Amino acid sequence: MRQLAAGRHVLDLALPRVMGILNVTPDSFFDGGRHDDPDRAVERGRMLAAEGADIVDVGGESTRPGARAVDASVEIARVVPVVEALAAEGIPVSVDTSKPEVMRAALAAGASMVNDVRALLEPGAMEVVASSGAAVCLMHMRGTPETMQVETAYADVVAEVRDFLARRAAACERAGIARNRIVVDPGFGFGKGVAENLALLRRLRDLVAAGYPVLAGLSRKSTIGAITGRSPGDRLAGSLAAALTAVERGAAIVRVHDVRETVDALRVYAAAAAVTDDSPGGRGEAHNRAGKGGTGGG
Ligand code: PT1
Repeated sequence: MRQLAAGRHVLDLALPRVMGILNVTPDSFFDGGRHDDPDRAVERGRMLAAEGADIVDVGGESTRPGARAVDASVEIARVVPVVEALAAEGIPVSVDTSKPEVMRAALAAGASMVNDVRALLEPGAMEVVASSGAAVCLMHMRGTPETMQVETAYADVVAEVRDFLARRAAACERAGIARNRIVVDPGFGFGKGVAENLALLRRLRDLVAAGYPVLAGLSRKSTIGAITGRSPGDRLAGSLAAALTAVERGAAIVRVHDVRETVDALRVYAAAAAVTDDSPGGRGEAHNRAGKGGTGGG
């Protein structure tokens, strides 16, 4: 049975898992500014967990196209109190950062996973993760958030992303990060246009075939907007379709804003598949363990 070792937590990947997005920034593209007060952010994180998020992804720096970088001290001040409070309640927490100082502070505060859009390429980042027991999500990005959408042509985007992720995963294993701690992510929207994002989604199986669990983050992104003609606040239905498509093509984890709706969609999808909510490790069991929710109306 496939499992992800993430600090003191183990994520069973027999069923697709949901990562809930918690932005603690004044400028994120969808919910920016709504949770930049630590108490409200913690409240929102609790809500995501209660709705069925298997892990809550706390980010203190926006990486959407055009976003500007912030100092490590600012990022630490934003994320650490939130990570600390949620982790203390037993909620699995990941920290969305590329900075080793922020990783170190968040791991000390109880984070179980590092979600890095730069795939541990910043000097020192690999060592920080290696010396912890945390899981890591290695994401593909071309360029930096400020400039990545200027030029989005590739000879073969799927091959380039697959080869990059394989190289980074191998580097992690050489550095002492066990295979069962590694997740890979094609980085939808990071230096890719609509055609490239769709090629990656269509051929997600090619990435899954490398053997690492794949995380897919399409929630409310501009590609959904390009297809549906809708603004970020109106992209829920499109995002659910994208999440289900990713899972159907083998994604192990989906990173979403709308946890409750995504969990429902995955329940309906799973009900028709071999593994159900009430199977060992099923979503109903996870809810019971957390003492929240129920087994639902299965
Ligand atoms: C992601 C991701 C992330 N996305 C992981 N971490 C964001 N592992 C932040 C748009 O086109 O997919 N995987 N952390 C948010 N980034 C974007 C990118 C937001 C593009 C919006 C767009 O609208």
